[in-house]
Amino acid sequence: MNASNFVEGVDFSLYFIVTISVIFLVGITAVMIYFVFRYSRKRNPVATNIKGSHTLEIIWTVVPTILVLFMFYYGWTGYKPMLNPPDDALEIDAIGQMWKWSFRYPDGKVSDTLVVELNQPVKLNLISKDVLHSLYIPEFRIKQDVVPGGDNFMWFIPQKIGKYDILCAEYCGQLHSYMLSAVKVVDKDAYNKWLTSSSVPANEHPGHTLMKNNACLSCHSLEGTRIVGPPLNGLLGKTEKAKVAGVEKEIVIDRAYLIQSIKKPNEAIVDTYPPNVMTPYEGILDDDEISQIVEYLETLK
Ligand code: HEC
Ligand SMILES: [Cu+2]
Repeated sequence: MNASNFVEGVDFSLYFIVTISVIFLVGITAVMIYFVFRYSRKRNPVATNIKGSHTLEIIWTVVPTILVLFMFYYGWTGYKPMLNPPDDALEIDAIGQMWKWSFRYPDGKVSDTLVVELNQPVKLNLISKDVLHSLYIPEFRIKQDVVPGGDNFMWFIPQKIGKYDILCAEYCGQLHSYMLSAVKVVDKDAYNKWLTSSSVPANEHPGHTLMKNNACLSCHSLEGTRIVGPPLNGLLGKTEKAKVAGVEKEIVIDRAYLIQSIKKPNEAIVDTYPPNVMTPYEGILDDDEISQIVEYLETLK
């Protein structure tokens, strides 16, 4: 059994095109080598002047045209079903952001890995919170751009139990390669059990959960290491240098500064760190969520 319903169509058109290309490559190379020997000056001292041949021209126009039309036909029949998700497909939001995938289920559950039920069609609504990404599941033979503000989707029927890679196939910045996730295909029982289980550790601070779900931890460590952004522990009360409206300033970090740094990170650019890398979270996180994060940050020494 193939991993998804699209494997057959995509693989067939690929092998069809590769086979024809290889036949021509080998054929043309063989004829070329033969001509080099047969018509070298030693064996063929006087060159023949060949005038056109209608028969030959018709053959080498018509045959490739037919072959190319077949390539188009198989490519098209492999691709067209990808545009028509069935009505009973389960709709899941697939959210891309620098640099993390997350998957939001109809009941509100959010997960880093995509867990799906065997033979249940799934439609992924592709949402980007910042820049262009591209959701790619090689084993399923599907790939689609995730465009901010756009409404692209992809769908599939998972047909084989297993775990398959999910990648981002559109270079989206420094830690592009972090956007490695997985789709887990499980049977009905395991799926229902997973769906009703809580993905959040029991005693986790809600601010920490929010940070995990919003990719903060791809760029920020919580114990002092520099990643893309500054580490977020021990910030409260700390003095640091930052550029505000192009002017270097000393800032004493307080609650208001932390809130502003999350809502509008480009208002103050921390020294030695790049501007315009962090997405402004104003509009993505509401005030309650931001205060939970700030509360959590205050607990980190
Ligand atoms: C794509 C990478 C990226 C992501 C994702 C990201 N940040 Fe940032 N963040 C940065 C960079 C780079 C800076 C430093 C430049 C600046 O000040 O804007 C920064 C600065 C900050 C600061 C100021 C730190 C200081 O020392 O003054 C805070 C607070 C912060 N981020 C919190 C967050 C939170 C909370 C999230 C998640 C909701 C988040 N960031 C997501 C890259 C990121
Ligand atoms: Cu990406």
